[in-house]
Amino acid sequence: MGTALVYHEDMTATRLLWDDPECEIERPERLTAALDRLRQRGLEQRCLRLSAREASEEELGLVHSPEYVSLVRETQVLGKEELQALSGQFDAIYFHPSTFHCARLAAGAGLQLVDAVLTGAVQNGLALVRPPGHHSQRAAANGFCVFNNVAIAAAHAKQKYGLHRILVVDWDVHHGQGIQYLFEDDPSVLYFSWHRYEHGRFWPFLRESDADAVGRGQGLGFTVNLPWNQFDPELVLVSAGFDSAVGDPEGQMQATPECFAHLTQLLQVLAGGRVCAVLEGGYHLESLAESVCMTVQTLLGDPAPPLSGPMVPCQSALESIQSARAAQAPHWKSLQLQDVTPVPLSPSTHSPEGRPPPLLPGGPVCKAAASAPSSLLDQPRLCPAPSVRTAVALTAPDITLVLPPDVIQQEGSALREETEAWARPHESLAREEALTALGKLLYLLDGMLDGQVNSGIAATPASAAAATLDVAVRRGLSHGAQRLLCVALGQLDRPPDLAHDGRSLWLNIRGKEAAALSMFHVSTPLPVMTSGFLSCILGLMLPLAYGFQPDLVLVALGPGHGLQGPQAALLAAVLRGLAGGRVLALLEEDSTAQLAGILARVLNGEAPPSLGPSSVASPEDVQALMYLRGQLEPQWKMLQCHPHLVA
Ligand code: Q9C
Ligand code: ZN
Repeated sequence: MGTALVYHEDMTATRLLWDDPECEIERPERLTAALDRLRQRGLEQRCLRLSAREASEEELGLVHSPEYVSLVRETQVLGKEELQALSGQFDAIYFHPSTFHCARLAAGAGLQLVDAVLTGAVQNGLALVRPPGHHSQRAAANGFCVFNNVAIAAAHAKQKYGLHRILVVDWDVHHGQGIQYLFEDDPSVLYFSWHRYEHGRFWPFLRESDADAVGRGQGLGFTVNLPWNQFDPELVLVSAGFDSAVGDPEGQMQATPECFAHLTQLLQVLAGGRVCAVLEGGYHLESLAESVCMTVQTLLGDPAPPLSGPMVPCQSALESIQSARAAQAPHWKSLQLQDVTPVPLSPSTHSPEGRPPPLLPGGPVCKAAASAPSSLLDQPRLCPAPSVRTAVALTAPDITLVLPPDVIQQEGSALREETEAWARPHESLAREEALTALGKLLYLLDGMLDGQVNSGIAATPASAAAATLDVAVRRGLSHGAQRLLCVALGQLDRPPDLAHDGRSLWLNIRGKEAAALSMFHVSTPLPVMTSGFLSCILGLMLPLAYGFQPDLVLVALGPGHGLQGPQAALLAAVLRGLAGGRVLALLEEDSTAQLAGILARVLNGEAPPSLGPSSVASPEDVQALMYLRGQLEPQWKMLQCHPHLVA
């Protein structure tokens, strides 16, 4: 359905006219660097280009006071000295004679993006804008932000389209206190921000940026942090700041460009894929350009490049997550059921006398960040894209699939002798239909292992499902996969003689009991309800899978898998985040054409349909999940959500 890119060259006009080391990083080249790189990569050309329009004063009035809008309007005719004097009345702000025009274009770009997505003209998009917006408040400019672009977009989506549930995800390194203030008593806008905080020592130095800010009044529980399985948004707005990216002078954090591909991809499973990203911060031009490319590439449906790194959450991250979960638990049933030890939020994390001293430059955090950027940014990240993104190798010729034109229906098959050799140990593969299906699967798998095909779907007769999967696992491991993740749904047993050598991770979501037979062989009951399924996928499968870092994923829907189309689609959509999207799905031949079609489209980059609002997981589901997480946590660090208590 397409990705919009909203931009206007005029937004490069505003710039700092005097000396101010704090503000000089917010400069016009931020936009041109990002746009040039999108062009170079051929990504801009794949988007629907929209020329930004100015927001009207009425639209600005959705979140700003008329007096404040007038104040900004009047800066157009001020001289340099007057501009500088006025700027000094706000924290980290500069005005320029073009500020009013640029800031109206920035807000207008967000509105256009929301209109394009909500009218169905496109699936998603990015607005490349200056000045940024998320620090701006009802009657105040702040932190380079003049009008609150994302807040105006959210208010507009409510007003014009009658939306009731809008999720705003703010991945800028700074807390978007402006958005928090504007919606803190509004339960229809859920504001989720992660940001550098340093116990209050990081700009904007606010007590209310901490995890225990949870909203107020009707909006209790709709500020800050939550798991994304209950709110079921109709639209996702992203305050897309890239100042948490590696190399950024403001954030001094370490997020690689690939991180933004994964964040984007995770958000795309919400709201039927309606994701509107609006640029906020990001001041290292190289890092910004790469991160913007990763975001747009992912919005366009390309699979996310694999993440690298140790995949061990650090203690301070766990502490923050724990605090946020504890603070949110009273407001979210899905958090209460899980075994979160409520830790009182101790005031000791804040210094008692108001604003704590700023971090010393060159402290441990800064040193780590300063040494890494070049190496993390210089990694080659242009692996050749497979010529085919998704191939479908089905056996039943009579089923008609509705597929996008770029999904290939595979005709080829592996050589007969070779297929027979692989089939020989398995009685269930002796039948002609099973052999035919196996030949097609092997051909598809080889295409994936050779790098010609990225993802695929193959079918097998139900009676041969387990044997076919067994062959696929062995073939994958012997023909180039270093680490293979196999997610088997329904009655499919792990091949008994498969080595426990860390090269394969077997996760069986089926009907029996919860058991971790080894760190690489995990079995869990088929969750009773959709919410249990979500918890299982997000709370168990995904942490194991990200920790394992496979280079090939097999997902098999075997006998009795019981998945509905939307559940299967969600499974495929999140698994696509692994192994650079190298995912092979194995279906039973008599699966519906609808299931095959939906899986093919999701593997090809389409957003999965929304699962709809889900209730709380059943006690049995929660118990099975908690048991397994407890068993596996010592080996799989990505499962941790509590910091370790130091004795
Ligand atoms: N040296 C945005 O990223 N400067 N605004 C902090 C610490 C202000 C950031 C000073 C940073 C404003 C949109
Ligand atoms: Zn920022």
